[in-house]
Amino acid sequence: MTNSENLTKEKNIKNTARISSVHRDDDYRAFLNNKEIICRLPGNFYARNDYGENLPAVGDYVIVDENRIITEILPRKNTIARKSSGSIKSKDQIIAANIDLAFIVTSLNQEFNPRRIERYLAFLDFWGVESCLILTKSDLCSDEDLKTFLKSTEEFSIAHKPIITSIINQDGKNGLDEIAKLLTPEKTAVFMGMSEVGKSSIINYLLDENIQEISETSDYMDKGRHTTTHRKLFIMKNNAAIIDSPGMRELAFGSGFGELSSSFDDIETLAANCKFRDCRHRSEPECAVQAAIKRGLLNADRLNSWRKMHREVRNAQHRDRIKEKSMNKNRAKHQISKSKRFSRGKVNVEV
Ligand SMILES: Nc1nc2c(ncn2[C@@H]2O[C@H](COP(=O)(O)OP(=O)(O)OP(=O)(O)O)[C@@H](O)[C@H]2O)c(=O)[nH]1
Ligand SMILES: [Mg+2]
Ligand SMILES: [Zn+2]
Repeated sequence: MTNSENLTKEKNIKNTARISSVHRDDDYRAFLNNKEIICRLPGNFYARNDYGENLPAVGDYVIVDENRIITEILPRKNTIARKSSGSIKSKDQIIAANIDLAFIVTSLNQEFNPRRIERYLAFLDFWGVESCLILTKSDLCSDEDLKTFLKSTEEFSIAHKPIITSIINQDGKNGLDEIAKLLTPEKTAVFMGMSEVGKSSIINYLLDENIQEISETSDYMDKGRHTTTHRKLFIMKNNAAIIDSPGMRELAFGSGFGELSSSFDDIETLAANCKFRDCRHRSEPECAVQAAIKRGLLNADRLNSWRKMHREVRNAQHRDRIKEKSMNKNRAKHQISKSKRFSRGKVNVEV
């Protein structure tokens, strides 16, 4: 090959990089051959793409050219996203892309809340992402409390057994090593959960480096703070990728979530035996769900949780319909005034 051929080849090199963080002003960081680079979008990217959903997100594989310009986003295996609305064309807010496993991190203190965990599970289930529960800060919890906490996780249908960890004591370290075992080469895992639960502390342990800033106190009651402010992907020594994310205050279910049934298949299965197909599992006769609650086979709080999520989705769908109607009305009005303008004095205008 001649020198000039070599040069041309070099110039046409298209590399695959993985987005590690997204910043304002079109500033993306990505891992290219294990080194983090800064890359940007080409000037015409917004024109070529549907804005929003198709912008690079953390976890995306992208093609970058020799100038570190992102020329393409490779097809995503999956995404985890906030779906603000379904029928109205607002875009999903992608949290992360190409995820194999999501760790729901919760600490073994006042923060522990089965109903919140349930929401995370339903959310991840919706996106088809496998979840694993991490119960951390076990050093702050008595054996007796731990038993109670564990008992309340038994009603969830999760493939993985909850992992108990602490960054302080040896038992907890064993748990951290269990997490590491799940992070086999090329796997990508995202850590999710409320602020202050200890996500970044676990990430630092796994990376064997104090890369992620952690907060100075572990006082859960001080809720105002978010130590991690950006989602960030790290590559572990074995090439597994882990994503740290800022604490989520609330996980809302927008209208786009539609059916949230699969993580509640215990309720759905029971409901199939209710006398009425449209049973609301309140005071209807021969309701199999209420019967299961009475016999202690189903936790009433879980039914309430299921109901609340469905209500949220339905309410959001209702709001969407109202919005859409009013948008259609405005559109129609606009059409009328446009036709009036062009109809030169004609009064009856058909729209
Ligand atoms: N006692 C105890 N404290 C812990 C443990 N893990 C983390 N902490 C403390 O809890 C506080 C919060 O930890 P972080 O790792 O910053 O929590 P985070 O979930 O990343 O928080 P955000 O970044 O705000 O979402 C810090 O003060 C940690 O030192 C643990 O296992 N036991
Ligand atoms: Mg953090
Ligand atoms: Zn019923």
